[in-house]
Amino acid sequence: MIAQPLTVLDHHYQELSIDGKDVIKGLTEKLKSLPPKYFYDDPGSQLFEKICELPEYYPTRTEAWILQEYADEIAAITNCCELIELGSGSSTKTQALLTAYQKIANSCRYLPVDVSGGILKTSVLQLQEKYPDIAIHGLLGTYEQALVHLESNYLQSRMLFFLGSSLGNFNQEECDIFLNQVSRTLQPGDYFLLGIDLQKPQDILEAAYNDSQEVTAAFNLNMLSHLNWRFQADFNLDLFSHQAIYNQEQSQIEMYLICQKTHPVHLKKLDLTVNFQASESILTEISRKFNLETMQKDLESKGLNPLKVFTDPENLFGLILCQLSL
Ligand code: AVJ
Repeated sequence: MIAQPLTVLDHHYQELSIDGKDVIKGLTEKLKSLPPKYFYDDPGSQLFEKICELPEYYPTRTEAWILQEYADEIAAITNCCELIELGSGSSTKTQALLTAYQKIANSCRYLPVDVSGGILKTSVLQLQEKYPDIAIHGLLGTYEQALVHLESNYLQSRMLFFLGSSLGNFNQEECDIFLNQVSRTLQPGDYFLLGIDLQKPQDILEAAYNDSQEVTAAFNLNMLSHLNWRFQADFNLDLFSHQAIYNQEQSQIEMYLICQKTHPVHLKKLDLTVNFQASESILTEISRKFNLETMQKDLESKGLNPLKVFTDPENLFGLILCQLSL
């Protein structure tokens, strides 16, 4: 996909855009799937914020704890640099890092990247007020678009960070492509901070994706309303239901929307009609659960050398700070 020309919306905010080729591809395959980035329209990002506060959903609060605990140490290792966050959302957890960098430097930049314009704009405005010494510029777009854009706009040494185990949405092949792209966006000596959810018993994992308040179900179904407005589609949300299961062999949560009744769906803007069978499923997300040692080897093979690993006392979640080979 070719990145569209950038539109500067205002001083803090640049827009990159989305097309629907990936939707056509996913819905015309034998086993239907949709890319997880379509979870995050504005209502979807609000639902995700609610997920992050659920008692069953341990990743966010655990990672926030690790960041809080080690932000000063991370800032001391990397020193002042341009901070780029892929999939920043509300940037809530990031504030631990921003606070640490504001203490050590006076000319930092923070570039949050997200596909959800509403949440990005709100958080950029709030953060700019809270961190007057850090120049904040939001980039609205996908990871790929942002990385391509950033490759050609190199200003100063960087730390790119990818938190919340968003990497878990990629299968191994996509993961390799992504990490190679990350390496290309960095210069030797630059840093990469990766947050990953770790392997653990099935009951804990399944509870985290089947919460009792059914926020995750609403989040999953919201993808269809997103497609309805973005591509003038006519998905009926009452005809689909949420399912999340842990696939032990693949060490991944798989989230599906299960169709309840045979019917066609039209996506007008994509000039596409899709037939759904009763009990047919759409895979909307994989969320891989990682092993810290394996991940460190993977990163190292991409020239991203692990410097330090941070975890919580229960080993639920891990952060790996890497440096691109000199
Ligand atoms: C943002 C991809 C890390 O996989 O846990 C949360 C998304 N999906 N509940 C995850 C999600 C359902 C989340 N990531």
